[in-house]
Amino acid sequence: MSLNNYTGMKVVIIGLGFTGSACVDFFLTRGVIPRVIDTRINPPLLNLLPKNIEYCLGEINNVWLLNADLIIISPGVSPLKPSIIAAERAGIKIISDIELFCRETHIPIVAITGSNGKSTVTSWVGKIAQSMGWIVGIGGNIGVPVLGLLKKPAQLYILELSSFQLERTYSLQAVAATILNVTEDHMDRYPLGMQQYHSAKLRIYKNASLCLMNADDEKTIPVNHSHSCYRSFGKNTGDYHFKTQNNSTWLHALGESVLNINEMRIIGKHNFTNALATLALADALNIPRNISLSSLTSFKGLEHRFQIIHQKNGVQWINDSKSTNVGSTSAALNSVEPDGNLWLLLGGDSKSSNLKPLIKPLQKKNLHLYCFGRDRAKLAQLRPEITVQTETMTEAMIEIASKVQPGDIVLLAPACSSLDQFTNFEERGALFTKIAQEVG
Ligand code: UMA
Ligand code: ADP
Repeated sequence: MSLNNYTGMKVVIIGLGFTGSACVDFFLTRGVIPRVIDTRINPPLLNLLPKNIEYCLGEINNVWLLNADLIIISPGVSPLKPSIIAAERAGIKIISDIELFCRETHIPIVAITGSNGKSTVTSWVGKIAQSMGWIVGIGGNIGVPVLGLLKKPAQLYILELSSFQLERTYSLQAVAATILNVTEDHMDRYPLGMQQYHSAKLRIYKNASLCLMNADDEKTIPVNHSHSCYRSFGKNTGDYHFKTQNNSTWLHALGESVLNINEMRIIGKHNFTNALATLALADALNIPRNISLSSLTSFKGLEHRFQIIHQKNGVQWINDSKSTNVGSTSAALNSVEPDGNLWLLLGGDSKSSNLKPLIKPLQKKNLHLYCFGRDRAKLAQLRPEITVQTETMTEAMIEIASKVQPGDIVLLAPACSSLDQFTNFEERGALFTKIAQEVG
């Protein structure tokens, strides 16, 4: 049942990707026929658009915007376009699909953001909640538009939210909200830099019943909000942290050592930190520990996120194609200690990021760097003396395959978006896997 009445409103949806398409569907089921704008000439979901919907492609129709009562903006569209600013100045409400969703539901929401680890933690908490037998709607930036979740019954929503989605969300009242970490990303969308990106992330805590922050990252601390409950996770401090006991590392939760990390199937140091956050969120939902710990142990992680996809002749090939920023590539480098050489593939679109924070992690011994794609020259400057530049990832891999020795690791952790040469990070990771299996 809709809690809001949009009848008679002139609604304009900007963007005809997954979000825009789900918004069209949402309004049609509520008897409102929206108009759609996409700056692309041929947006991907155009063929799914019902015939009675008016659309404008290739440019923003200013007249439509200025005549609208409500504008829904897709996350991939910058609200800083002059025509969108003009509409806002004219007093027209501009909101996200997440805002529409929050207005429609009273079902508890767990909200997860951060520069890295969102999808992993969202899925992990989802698995734990499902193992309680609950009907759980998992969506958001993870690839499932939230409005589609309203069509199915749910007892709990677990939402991965990007900074773009949070920018235009006002009614979120999460039962638990977390910012996992904040490192530089999406600077091509934030002309005012980190502070603007950081502010968008902080919006997740507004009206949350419990705020979960990262004790090692001050940018995850809530500001200017009063909350009933705070919890934190961190390497050595926080309500959830690591503790060394009998020569092994344990997850230590609220004063108790609960799980030896050697019992977990996931790999990568950053994923043990994700486990702390996941457990904290499961605790916030009052899920019994034995249920949470069982899922913490069995979860193997998500595809394209720091996964060993091929091992032959003593050489490991690791696909971390989802590593699209400086923070995730640093985390990957922090988690590999080869006996022999490390062959690192960096490349793609760096999204105007400052890459300098990578210089230190790139000082590893026995490192060979291969840079490909649009920003290869910029990436190569990080350590020019050990870098080979190639046009494509494939060329780099073929050359690396001819040089590897037992004990070596080949790591794709590109620090860049894939969109200059691939449809998405999945396509890049799938190609890496295929070639590794062919030439490795
Ligand atoms: N675009 C235009 N003109 C338009 C509309 C879109 O050029 O008028 C471009 C955008 O710049 C972008 C692409 O089209 O490059 C897709 O944009 P979109 O807003 O239509 O995207 P959707 O298909 O609706 O997918 C979005 C999220 N995409 C983005 O935020 C760019 C998806 O996250 C999300 O899964 C989906 O909604 C459902 O909620 C993807 C993503 O890359 C995985 N997110 C970024 C990230 O994780 O780094 C934030
Ligand atoms: P997101 O949804 O935020 O992009 P993912 O779980 O998909 O997060 O992981 C994206 C990238 O970040 C992968 O390369 C993954 O290995 C890395 N990563 C995951 N968790 C963390 C973390 N806590 N800190 C740094 N990097 C991480």
